[in-house]
This record gives sequence, structure tokens and C-alpha cells, in this order.
Amino acid sequence: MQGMQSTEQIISKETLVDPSDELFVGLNRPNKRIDQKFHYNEYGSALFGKITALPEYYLTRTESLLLQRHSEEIAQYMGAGQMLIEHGAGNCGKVRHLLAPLQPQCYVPIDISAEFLFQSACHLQQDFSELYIHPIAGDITTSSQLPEHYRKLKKCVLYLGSSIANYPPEQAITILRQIHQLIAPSGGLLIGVDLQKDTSILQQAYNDEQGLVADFNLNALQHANELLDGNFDQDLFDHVAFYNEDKQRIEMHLQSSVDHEVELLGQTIPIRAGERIQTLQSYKYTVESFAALAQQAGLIPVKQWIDEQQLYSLQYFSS
Ligand code: AVI
Repeated sequence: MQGMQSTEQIISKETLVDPSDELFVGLNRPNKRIDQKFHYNEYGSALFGKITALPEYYLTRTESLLLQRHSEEIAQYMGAGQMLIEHGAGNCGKVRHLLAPLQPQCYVPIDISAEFLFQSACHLQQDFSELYIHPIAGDITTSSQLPEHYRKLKKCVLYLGSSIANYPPEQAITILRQIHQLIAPSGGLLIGVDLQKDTSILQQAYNDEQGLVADFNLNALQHANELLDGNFDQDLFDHVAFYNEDKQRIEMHLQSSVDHEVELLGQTIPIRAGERIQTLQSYKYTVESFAALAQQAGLIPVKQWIDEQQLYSLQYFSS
């Protein structure tokens, strides 16, 4: 294996920060919230994998289709022989569509889940034995760990899955600015962005018939119990997901069905019947509204690929 490091080597300090403080503070606010990242314990991550294959959840399969269909053209825009950095690489599955046409000199998958990332990178290395793979456990700010030997190459970032849309616009601009700094002066960003569409399609994607998204949402309470030595009872909450037209975003909440109390870190927190804990926001953009956001981060829109039903977009920006 060429660039692969041991799991210990790739665990950066970001993975060692205790997230419990943020979770506890969020649950003690008058408007309670659990940040979307707390959906992803082991069970939640596995469940999200199943959600991406649901008939109602069009995002993942439409993005895959666009990547497959346009991989040659994408490669023409991105150029060859670069350092290809994937933010939120997960199982390193999506990049497989692009590796042959792009022929990068090295691939740097970045993800906060160290163990899963390392395993995924190992699998990829088996199929692409000539590729230099350098996994980094952390986030896009962990650029100090980029492979020294390849630093002078043009840098292209992949940020797929419309994960950018889970951040409010101000935070999304900050992330895009960090990406811009990373790829400057001559790099590119290929990003997956979900589009505004008929509300009923959106409502179904986040309220699937099997109830997987509901389970995924309720699992945030289980994760909170694990992290805060808590006693949330999932049976006392309902999954609520709807499209907020004013804010142009899907919102997910957990709504308490009764007045009750929860213990977290030995502290008692009262919860009223009907009270909601906000757990996820998923903004929906037009090509123009996302380009305007990216431009605020210094990125220059170059090319967009959209499916026939105009459900989803892949957008390419230069620095
Ligand atoms: C990861 N992200 C783009 C998903 C979304 O559609 O906002 C998260 C999700 N959670 C439940 N369903 C989907």
C-alpha cells in the first residue's frame, strides 16, 4: 500500500475533542436542539446508508447518476494529475466514478470518523493499487496534514452528498471559504447540491414509508443518552419533518408527546408536551442561489450538471 498510514497516525486532534459539551448546552436552551452530527453514531451511520437507498431519497442515486454520466466532462474541467481531496469522504464510494477519468496523482479522503475512513481507504487501495491514498481523520481545516511530497500540485476538492446544505448559509460560506483557501490559487471544487423542487417530493424524502428517517432522527436521543449518561425515552417522541417555505429548508424535529423530565449528566430537564427539539436543517437551493453563496466565499462558478427532472446538481467552481 502506497500512502496509507496506521489508524493512530491519522487520528488528528479534531477527533479527540469531546462533543458532549455542545450537546448538553443545546439541550439546556429554551429552544432545544441537537446538532445534526449527533445522528451519526454507529447505528445512525448504518441507518443513513440504508436511507440513501430508499426509493423516496432521490439525492444519492441522482448524484451517482450525474457522476457516472458526466465523469469524462467533469475530468476535462478539473484537469488531470492533481491532488484530489474529498471532504466527508465516508466510504470512499463516490470517488470511484471519477478516479479513472481524473487520474489524480494522489487522493486525500477526509472524514471525522477515523476507523471507518481508514477501512474504506484500505478497500479503495485494493482496487486502485497504483494510487497514492492519504486518509486524514478531521475536517477541511486539517490541511496541515496534506502529504508533503504532493503539496505543490493543483488541488481539487470533492464535497458531495449535499452535506453543505445541512449548514445554515453563514456557516456554509465559512466552510466554502476554507475550501477556497485550500484550493487557491488554481484549484477547483466539485460540490453536490440538492435543488428546490415540488414540496411533496421533499416531504416524502424525509418522511419515508418504512420509517427509516424517523428511526434515524429518534436515534439522536439514544446517542445523547450514550454521551450524556441520559435517560431519553424514544417512545415519548415523534419524528417531525417538513419543508419550511420561508427559509427554503427541510427541518427535522423530535416532538415530545407528553410532559416529562429527562436526566442528563445528573441534571433534570423538564420537557413539555408538544415541545420540539430541532435536529436537522437541509437547505434547498437553486443553481443561482448556491452560486451566489459560493461567490461570497470567493469561488467562481464554472459549470453545472443537472438531471432531467431537475432534482439535483453537481456544481464546479474554480478558485
Ligand atoms: C447528509 N445530508 C445531506 C442528509 C440530508 O438530506 O440533508 C441528511 C439526512 N438525514 C436524514 N435524511 C437525510
